[in-house]
Amino acid sequence: MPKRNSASSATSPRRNLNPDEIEEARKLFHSIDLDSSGTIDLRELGLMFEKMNYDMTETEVMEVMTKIDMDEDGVINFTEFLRAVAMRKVQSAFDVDERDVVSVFAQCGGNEDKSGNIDRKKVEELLDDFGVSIDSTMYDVFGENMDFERFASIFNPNNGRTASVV
Ligand SMILES: [Ca+2]
Repeated sequence: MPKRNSASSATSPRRNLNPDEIEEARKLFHSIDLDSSGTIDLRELGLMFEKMNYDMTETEVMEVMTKIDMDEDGVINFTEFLRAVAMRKVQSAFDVDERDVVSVFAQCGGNEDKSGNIDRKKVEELLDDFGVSIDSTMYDVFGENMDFERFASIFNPNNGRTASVV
């Protein structure tokens, strides 16, 4: 995907956030973007974790980067950042405990034995119940056919520290 096009999808994640949340995200983004380049690079992301006293290895920071960096240009732009913030909102709506992940996975169309994939339609219904509106951009994050491993990684408390920051 060409880098320039990433800005055109900027409206999508915004729909999931109210103006206050977007403003808050913007401030946070600028505080992480130390050189005011408009993007967050790996170094800035690492410094952010350092500042928040998270003991992250370089590999872990890189994993976070990979998760948020949807267009794979190696940096986090504001659209990607907003998407991550919107994602966190969905996570907190679920308020998922690690042992609940399997049951949520099953509710989303997977199987209790962790086989199968989540069903986009079921996720949509479930989120509706929670009063969370989610647009097609969010499904890019969820993935059309997400298996348990990927699904759990979103809700895994070990990755939760990522979510609690962005
Ligand atoms: Ca990027």
